[in-house]
Amino acid sequence: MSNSERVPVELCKGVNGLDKVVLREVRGSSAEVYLYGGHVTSWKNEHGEELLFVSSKAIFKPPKPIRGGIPICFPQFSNHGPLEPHGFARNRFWSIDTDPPPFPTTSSSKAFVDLILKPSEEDLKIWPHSFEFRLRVTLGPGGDLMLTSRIRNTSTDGKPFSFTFAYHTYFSVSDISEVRVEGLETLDYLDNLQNKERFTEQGDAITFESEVDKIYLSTPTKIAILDHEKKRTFVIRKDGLPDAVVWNPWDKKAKAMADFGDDEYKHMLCVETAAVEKQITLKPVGSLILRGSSRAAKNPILGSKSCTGALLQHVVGA
Ligand code: TA6
Repeated sequence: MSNSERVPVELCKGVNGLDKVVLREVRGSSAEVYLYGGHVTSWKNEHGEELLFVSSKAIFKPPKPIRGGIPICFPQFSNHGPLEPHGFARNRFWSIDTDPPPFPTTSSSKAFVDLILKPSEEDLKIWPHSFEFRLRVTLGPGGDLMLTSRIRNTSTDGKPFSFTFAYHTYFSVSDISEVRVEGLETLDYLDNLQNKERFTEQGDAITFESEVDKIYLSTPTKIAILDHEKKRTFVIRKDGLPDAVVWNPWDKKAKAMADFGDDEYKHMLCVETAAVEKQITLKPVGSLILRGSSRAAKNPILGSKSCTGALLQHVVGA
């Protein structure tokens, strides 16, 4: 496809006729975002190589969340609360935000889309809080993928609300047993396989030889996934998201998931930028900007003091 044909943003139909937005960057990288779930399902580098994992058995049909890509976990991470696992944002229809408030950072990229989610009457029955969740997905000039969330508490009852959150990213890897994760060494984590008991990680980079489901607490803002076989390193930068979750279901859990292939655990790894240990609290009229790669992080926080400095950002380069 020639550069002239590479329209930066295209709304089109995806699996099962679901609306999706295709983002294309001049040098060849691309990304796809479904309005169903505000869900990134593809991120390709300038060689057209897919960098995210989506299961061959993924179900693109409500109310089932799409298995793979980047599900948005909001307003609850996993079973850390009374709602359905990982909250409801990932199985709701988002809209294109035609009139987003000015974006706090400037990016030269034209390949971005703004989505918005507001609660339905049904949602207010299960989570009685009015909010506006704006998500901007940007494909940067170098092919970096940036997810920026801006959440406003629009309640008129003066009540704050609290939530937990994750960008539940499924990375595509060549062979899980050959992958290392750097940046989480010596940190404390909650082990989801041992009743969320708290442990301290050993000193070396993390490698994989069995099921892993750990919530690392107060991690550095930069984490790397090294895929030796593909000579590829994913660099994840985050701001305002203190925690990071590492998950691989391995063989048994893989077999137990209907929308996941039995052997697919060998080719995926979830490294999720998250706020789990401490809930984020937003007061009404306050808004939280969840964005900002390191350069953007210098921008002032608009919003309530209870979220001081909380830029929830997810930038990945490969
Ligand atoms: O983020 C890790 C985790 O919470 C695991 O415990 C596992 O359940 C995974 O998410 C997938 O959750 P899902 O609800 O998408 O099946």
